[in-house]
This record gives sequence, structure tokens and C-alpha cells, in this order.
Amino acid sequence: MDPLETGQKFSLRQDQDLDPSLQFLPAPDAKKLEKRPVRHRKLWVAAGLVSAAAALSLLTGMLVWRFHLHRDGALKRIYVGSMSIANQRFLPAYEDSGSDPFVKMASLVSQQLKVMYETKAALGKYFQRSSVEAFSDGGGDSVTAYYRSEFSVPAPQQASADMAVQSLQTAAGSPQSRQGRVLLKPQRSLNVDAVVTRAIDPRMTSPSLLVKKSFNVHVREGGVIRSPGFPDSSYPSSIFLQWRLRADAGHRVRLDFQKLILEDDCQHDFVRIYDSLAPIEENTIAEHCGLPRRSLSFVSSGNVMLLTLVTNEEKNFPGFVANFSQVSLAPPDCGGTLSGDVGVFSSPYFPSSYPPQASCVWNIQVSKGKLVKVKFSKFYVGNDSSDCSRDYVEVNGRRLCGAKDGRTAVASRSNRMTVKFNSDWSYVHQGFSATFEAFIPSDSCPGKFRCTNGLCADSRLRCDGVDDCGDASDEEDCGACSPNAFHCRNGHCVSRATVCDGRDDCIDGSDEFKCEKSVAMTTCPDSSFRCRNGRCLDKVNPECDGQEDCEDASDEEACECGLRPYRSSRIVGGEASQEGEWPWQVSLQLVGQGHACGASVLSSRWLLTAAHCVQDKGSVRHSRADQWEALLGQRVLSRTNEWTVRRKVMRIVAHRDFDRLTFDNDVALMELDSDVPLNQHIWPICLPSPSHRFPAGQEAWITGWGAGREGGVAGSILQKAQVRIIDSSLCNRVMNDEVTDGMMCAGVLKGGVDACQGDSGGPLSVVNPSGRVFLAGVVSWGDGCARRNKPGIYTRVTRYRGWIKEHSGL
Ligand code: 4AZ
Repeated sequence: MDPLETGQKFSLRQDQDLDPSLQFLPAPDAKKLEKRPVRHRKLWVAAGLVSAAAALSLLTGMLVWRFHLHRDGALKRIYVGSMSIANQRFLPAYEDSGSDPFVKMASLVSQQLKVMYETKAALGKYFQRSSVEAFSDGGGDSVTAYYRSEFSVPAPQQASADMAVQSLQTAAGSPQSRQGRVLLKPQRSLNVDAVVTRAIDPRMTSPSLLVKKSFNVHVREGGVIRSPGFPDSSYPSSIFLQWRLRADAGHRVRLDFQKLILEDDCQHDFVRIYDSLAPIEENTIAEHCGLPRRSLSFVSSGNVMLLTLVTNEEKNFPGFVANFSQVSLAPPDCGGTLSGDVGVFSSPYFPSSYPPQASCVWNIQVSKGKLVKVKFSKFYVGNDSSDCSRDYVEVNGRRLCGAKDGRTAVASRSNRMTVKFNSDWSYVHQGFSATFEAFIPSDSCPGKFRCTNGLCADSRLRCDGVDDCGDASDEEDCGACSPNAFHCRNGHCVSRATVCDGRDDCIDGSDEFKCEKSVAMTTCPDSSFRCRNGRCLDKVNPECDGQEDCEDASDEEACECGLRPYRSSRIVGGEASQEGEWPWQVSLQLVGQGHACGASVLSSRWLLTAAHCVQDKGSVRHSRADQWEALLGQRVLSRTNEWTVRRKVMRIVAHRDFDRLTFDNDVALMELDSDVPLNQHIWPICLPSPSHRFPAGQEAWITGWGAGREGGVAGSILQKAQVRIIDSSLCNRVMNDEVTDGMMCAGVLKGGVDACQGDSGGPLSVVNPSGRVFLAGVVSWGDGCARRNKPGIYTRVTRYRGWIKEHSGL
């Protein structure tokens, strides 16, 4: 099947209106590539090279001429635009570019454009042709046309041509809009209300784009769009695809990306979303590449949206899958009167991005005698600028914009407050979520710490070494804890009454470390997940599964881990891994000696490895941080590249109860000397909660540069192999009862697949049903490698979750 036509629920129709000559380059003639007898080979090779070079230069020349340089050194300049036409009713046939009404209307629009361009000296003489690509229902009695116009402009005149095109911009009601109407003979004229025309993004007309396709999608019934091949193969290179999404009149288009993983560099591969059916820069809603962190959910301002995908480099990335639907034009949460002494409100469609051209006003009124405080728990509104002139929130006349942390708050001087939200034409963000509450001026922080700036901070965050107020007033006067307070390991002071109450009051758990079970009343059973507020959940593996199961959402916190940007996915019995397949894999290297052990990335600062890797052996001081370097983002050890990161190790924390004889507690943390950038090649793996279950039989992956067979040598390409978790009592039977509670077994009992020397410290990775990867184990030991009935033994990470938190804060 054509990979460009897979996975689409809607009917695909390739538009004819894109330049057909841009679709495919001629395939090489296979016969010419046939082998010749040996004695003539040199001659043929020489002749072949000459003719290939000639053909190549001819082809290059033609392409350059075709796409850029015309006869007189003029450059092809393409503009795209939209035209709003009043007094025309939208016909369903306008969605079909082959229909008569479409063709007739398109011809009128093209004529109108030609006349418009001819009014400008800097344009008329260079104009070549226009093509109308689509129409949409403009609401009321109006139709919007989307077009593309080609000019052949001498290089020095380009800037003036761009300006002339911009000066054609008209808006409804402006004096120029009437000009547009009288340009054609009255009986053939279009009543043009507004015109926007802009130079097209040059990345979309690059001569290297071999395939260009357009798809028309009506979003009424909802459905899915996938990039070609998703999720089975990576998307092709050198393509330009666009999906024109239309909703019914009186509705908006909503597009929710479930996954989007493209190459990091937006100059090469990107998706762009437009609040229009033409790729007009001014109507850009968002552009994304790489692995975006924020919400990827968009709503249009009207009933159309354009999604474009441009790819360029041949690289191995999965692409995207997105759901589309339509929502009613009136946002459910845009302005109104808010009364009562406490409440919540948010930007339209939050947590989706707000639509362009939105404007909402909330009037908050609390009881007489009280004041209003509005606190923004999330705030991503436009870009930070001094005047906040584009997208902004205005509170009591003061504008806020940009990204703000959850401590942004504004208080009123009366019992009323007005909050306005405004978004402009382009580039949207996630928006805001806010709470308001009434307060009595003298006690503005009931039960909390009052910061000098008027904000209220959780009392438990006082003196924790972190500026929680924003003005650091919660970190002032932080001496020792008062006599009746408990001193947490992280420096917090909490009430002694909270020690061993089953709640993590210190935030680092240290008030719950040394508690008798009977005292810790709300400790959860081993099998259930404990929310931060102490609630026990019976759901299996609720952490980072995309559903908030705890009231305090603590099961979905810190869940950026375990995602693999690349789709496809010296170990014995393994195979070579692909670029970016195991972005948490680290090579721990002894200075001057090279690779010695594996490790896993837990964060931009911390790695997890095996304690036995960092033990001193006689005069060899492997426990010293300065003996080690960590190599991250690497696949082929001998070949570093632009994304490889080498870091010195600042600190090693080996488990103090590591037993050199039994290998019990074989776990160690390494702190890097500086943060590493997290990207498609370096990404943390998820740490499982203590209750996380990895049942026997579950598939897991081992990875490393260790020996390819018992007694063998280390390899250069990162190897991967699939194993299964093995039941502990069965494992103990075959391993002479040497497997402790802090260990787990994985492997293939019939032998042949295993970790081996040099893999130690590396990850045993388990992929959960949603594709997120958890660190089940750390490669620890075994009876040889890959022997029958001798599985690999791994440090059981769930057992050390508290220890990791205690020593790294993660
Ligand atoms: C090692 O020496 C080693 N078969 C690691 C894992 C295993 C054996 C040896 C498991 O680092």
C-alpha cells in the first residue's frame, strides 16, 4: 500500500491544483545500472561517470531554472492568500474542486486577483497565474476563497513586490474594500470584503520536495489523521502534505495530537497548523517539530483549519497521530459573572490551546468587605513582551503575558475584579487556569505562610531551600527547627505530630522513613499505589497512565519520562538497536579506559547504575567520582556525533548495604557535574512506584554494549534483546536460593539471550500498555551468560524507590 495513503479514515483525494511537475523526480533507468563484463568495466565506469555527471548537472540546472531562476534572472515568488467574498452563499459543491460551481467561482476569483495585482506597478508586470485551491463557508452570506498566485520577480524587486502584495490587504469596512469591488465590470464583479496575501513559507516550495498532496477532511463525525506510515514505520522524507479540515458553519475545528515526534530541527521537518485553509503566515496557529512538551490540542477561530506536514531529511522518526472533531462556536468557558467567595475559571477550551481571535471578560464579585485574589495555577498566554500587545490577560487594567509559574497572583482593592483575556490572529498557547477567592484584608493567608509579596505559600514549603513565594521570603529566618518540630533530611521543619502519620509531610519522605508499620496508620499495602495525600489506590500501575487516579493528581506528576522519540524500536542473543531507541541508556566510562558499565538516565542530572560497578578493587578506586565519565545519547560507542554528551561525574552514592558476596542492594546513583539537555537522544526512563507490578511472563528489554557471549568482548553498537520477567520462586529454585527480595530475574530459560559482562548497571526496560517505558531492573549478575536455566539477575528497582528519592530527591 502507498504509505502516503494509510491510516486515514476519511476519503483521500489528491488535489490536482498543486503543481504536478513537483510530484516525482524521474526514476533512474534500471537497465543502465546492469553489470557489464569485467574487461570493459573500467571503460564503462569512466563513461558512466561522465554521463551521470552530465545528466546530473542538466537535471540540477533544469530544476534551478524551473523553480528559481527564470530567463532574466527573475525568481519564482509564490504568494498564498484568502479572500472573503460577500453576498455569495456557500454551496456544498465548493468543497469539490472538480465541480462546475467550484470552477466558475474559482475563475471569477482568479480574474479578481489579476485585476487587483494589475493596480500595483510592482506586481502587475511580474504576475503569471493564480489558482484557487479551496473555498469555505464564511458565515452569513459570504464565501472565503483560498488561492495561490505565482509571480516571476527579478531578485532586486522582491522586497517591493512583497510590500505591494501586503498593501493589497483589505479588511471589511475599510476604504480599500470598496476599491476591490469596482475593479471588475459590475455584472462580473465579486463583492470583496477582505483580502490577505503573503509570501509562502519557502520551506513549502523547496525544489527538494518530491511529493505534494492535499486531503479534504470534514470533521463533523470526528476521526483520526496519521502521518504516512504511523505508527508502523517512520514518515517518508521530502514530502509536503496538507489536510484541509472543515467544520459545519457555526462550529470550530478541534485537533488533538495524541503523539507527535518529528525531527528536532524545524528547518527540516515540521507540522504547521493554520487558522485558514491556505498556509498564510499571519494565520499560523502553531508550528511544531521534535518532541513538544506542552499541550498539542488546537481549536480554530472559525470553521476551518489547515494542517501541513513538511519533511526533508531522511531520518527515522515516527510522525504523528491526531484526532479531529468539531465543537460549537461559543466556547463554554469564556467570560461571565463569577460570584461566591471562591471559584475557578480558565481560558477558552483549557487545557487545549485557546483559539485565535478570542476575547473574554469575567466580572468577579465577592462579599462586601472582602477583597479578591486571583491566582493562576497555569499560565501560558502569548510570548513575553513588555507591552503584552498580542495575547494577554488583563487584571484590573494590568496586562500579563508569556509563561508564568504557578505562583502568579493578583489581589484587588475592592470586592470586585475584572479579568479580560484576549488572543490575536496567530500563534496560540495553552492559556491559563485560575482560582479566585475572597479574603479579609487582615488575614489573607488562612492556615498558610504569608509571603512578603502578599502571596500565600504552603507552610510545609517554608525553609525548604526553594523560593516558593517568588520573593524568597519563605526562605528568610531559617535557623534550626524549633524544639517541637521535626527536622527533615531536606532541611524542612514539620510538626512532630506529622512524623509517621503515613503522609509525606517533608516532601522527601524522611518523616516516614523509620516508622513501625503499626504506627504508620495510612501506609498502603504493598500492592497498592500511595497518592501523595496518603490515599491508597488498588488500580494496577496507575502512575503515568494518562488518567488522574489520585485526587491530588500525584499519580500523573513527573510523567515526562519513558517516552521514545523514535518509533522503531553486549547483550547475548540480541540485535543492534536503532538511533534514539533507548535514549536513557548511558555508557559509564573509566577515564582513560573506556566503557565499563551501563546506567540509566533518571533526570538531566541523575543516573542509576549498579553498586558493584563502583566498588574499589585494591588500589583501583572505582568508588571515586573523578574516575568516571558518562556518555549519553550514544548508539555506536566508537562514533560520537552532534548529540552525544560527555559529562563528568560529580558524586556517586552507592547503596551502603551493598553486599559484595551476595550482590544484595546492587544499586548506585551518580550525579553529573552539570545538567544534560534532554532531547530525542537523551531522555529519562520512568521510575516505578514501590507498588508497581512487573508480573512473571511480562516482556522486558535489556540493552547494553557488553560482551556478545560469555567470556567475549564488548561491542560497539548498542545491542537490545527481549527477555521475560521470571517468577522469583522459580528463579530461586534454579539459582540455588541466591535471589533476594531486592533482586528480580529475567531472561529466556532455554538460554541464548542474556545480559553479560559490560552490561552491568544498565536498564531492564518494560514498556507499559501506553508505550511508556519503566525501569524494572538494573543489570546485576548471573551465572555466566545466556546459559540454559540461568536467567539474568537484576536489582529490583521498586524496592529502592524510596532510597532513590532519599538520595536524589527524584
Ligand atoms: C557482568 O559480569 C555480568 N548474565 C552481568 C550480567 C550477567 C552476567 C555477568 C547476567 O557484568
